[in-house]
Amino acid sequence: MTQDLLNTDPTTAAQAAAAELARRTGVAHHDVAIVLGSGWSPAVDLIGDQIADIAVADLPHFTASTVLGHSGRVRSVRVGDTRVLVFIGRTHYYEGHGVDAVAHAVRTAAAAGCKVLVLTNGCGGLNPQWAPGTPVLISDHINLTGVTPLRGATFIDLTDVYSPRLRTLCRELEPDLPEGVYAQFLGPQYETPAEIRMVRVMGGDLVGMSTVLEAIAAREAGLEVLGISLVTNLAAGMTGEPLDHRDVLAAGKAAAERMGQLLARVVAAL
Ligand code: 8IG
Repeated sequence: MTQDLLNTDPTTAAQAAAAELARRTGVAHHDVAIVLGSGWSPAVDLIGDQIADIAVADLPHFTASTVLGHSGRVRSVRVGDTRVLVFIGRTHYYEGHGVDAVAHAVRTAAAAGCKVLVLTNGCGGLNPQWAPGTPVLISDHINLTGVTPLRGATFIDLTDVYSPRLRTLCRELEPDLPEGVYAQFLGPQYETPAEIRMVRVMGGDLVGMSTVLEAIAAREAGLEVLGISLVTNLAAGMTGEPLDHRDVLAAGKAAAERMGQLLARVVAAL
């Protein structure tokens, strides 16, 4: 269903999805959106009180994800007076549906009224001190995809793409939360050890296959962005062991409670 985005203005598509979301959830406007990435989905039940739970495939212009650990559902959750939209799973660029499909959830969140977006992901870590299950605040990013969700001469400032205000707020809640620069590769293959050495030279600390394109689209849409990575594995070549997606899911499951509580406290503190 996403191929139709090629012929649709992305904002119009997002408005259609937001209208259907409001109809199906019974919630006219949301305040905050959270995208749960690889390994994060078990955290969903800890974020707040569930109001509605729907399949994203029931909303206009969404594609159901084919990735294990990405359920393709969206929940409306209440945390105090704050209305939170939680996307469980995301569309990745490597799925081949194009950049607008990747950015559609973020644009839908903006059209639904959200002002703050929390992007989470599972990723590889380059810092040997970050054991699997370590959450890391994203301080900045490197776009290695060679593409952008922006069209034409849309010059979006990315000086503070990951909001300093929200990062400070997170560190007030969890003073030991480390920060790192996230590099998005195209995927779906993991990196070679040589590519990880390249990222190290470039100043990257985290490697993954998401988040960057969504963060750019979010800044275009005027959202304030917080990024939190869950390091689920050391980056390629660092342990002598091959990388396995099942380990990613296991690391997520083990860290789920801590991640869910962190997200709930962040939302409550906004
Ligand atoms: I989870 O080591 C997860 N996602 N590119 N590299 C990349 N993506 C990832 C990795 C990783 N771990």
